[in-house]
Amino acid sequence: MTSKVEMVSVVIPTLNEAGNILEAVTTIEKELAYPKEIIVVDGNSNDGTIEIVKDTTFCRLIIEPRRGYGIALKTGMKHAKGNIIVMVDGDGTYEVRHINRLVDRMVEIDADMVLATRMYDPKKAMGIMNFVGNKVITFFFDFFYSQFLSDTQTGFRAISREVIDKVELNEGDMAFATEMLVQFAKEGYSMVEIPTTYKARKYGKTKLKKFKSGVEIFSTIFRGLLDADEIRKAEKSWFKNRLRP
Ligand SMILES: Nc1nc2c(ncn2[C@@H]2O[C@H](COP(=O)(O)OP(=O)(O)OP(=O)(O)O)[C@@H](O)[C@H]2O)c(=O)[nH]1
Ligand SMILES: [Mg+2]
Repeated sequence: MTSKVEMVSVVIPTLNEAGNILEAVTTIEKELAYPKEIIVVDGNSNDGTIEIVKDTTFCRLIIEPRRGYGIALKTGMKHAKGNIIVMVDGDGTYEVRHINRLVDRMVEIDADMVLATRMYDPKKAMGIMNFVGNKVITFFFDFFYSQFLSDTQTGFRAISREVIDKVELNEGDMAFATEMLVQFAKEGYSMVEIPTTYKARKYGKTKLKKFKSGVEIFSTIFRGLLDADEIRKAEKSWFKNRLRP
C-alpha cells in the first residue's frame, strides 16, 4: 500500500516526559533519512516538557488538554501531513534509532503497518507484569483475528496514512493501539513486525493503569468479534431456520 515515501510524520504523545523527550526527538531528527515532520502532542505537562519541545527548532508542538494516549495520537495524526505516520512514545523506552527500519520495511513489502516488536529483545528489559499481560493479550488477538504478531502493545509503528484514514478508531486511551490492530485485521490490511530492543523507563512515571487498560483492551478485542453485520446475518438465518415448516 505504501510504495513511495513522500513524507514521514512522526507523532509522539507526551505527558510529563521532560527527562526523556529531548533525546527521543534529537535522535529521530538526526537518524530519520526521509523527508519528515516531528509532531509532539503534549497533554499539558507541568514538568518542563513543553518548554523543551518549544526550544527545539524542528518539532511541531500541539497541546491536547484532553487526557488519554489514544486521544493524543488521534489529534497528532489529524495534524500529520505525511503519507506515512510513525507513532512512538516520548518516554525513552523505545529504540528510536531503528525508525528507518520501520519505514524501509513498509516500502520494501508494500505493507499497511509495520510494528517494532520488543519480544526478541536479548536483554529482556520489559517488566514481568507488562510482558505477561502483553503475551496474553497477543495470544487472544492472534487467535481470534488469525494474525501472527508477537507484541500487540508496541507503541512504535509505521502506518499508511491512506489506510488509517479508512478505519474507525474510538478508543481514547491505551486500548487505542489494540483497536487499530483489530480494525486492520478485520479489513484485511497487512501488518508485519520487525525486531527492536526495549529500555526500561529512566525518568518519570508510567501512565499505564494496568487493570483499567487490561479491561479496555480485552473488551476491544471481544467487541471487534461482534461485527454487527455478521450478527444480523446470523439472526436472519436463525429465524429462517426456526420458521421452516
Ligand atoms: N498527550 C498525552 N500523552 C500521554 C498521555 N498518557 C500517556 N501519554 C504518553 O504516551 C506514551 C505512553 O505512555 P506510558 O506511560 O509510557 O505507558 P507505557 O508505555 O504503557 O508504560 P511504561 O512501561 O512506563 O513505558 C508516553 O510518551 C506518555 O508520556 C495523555 O493522557 N496525554
Ligand atoms: Mg512507555
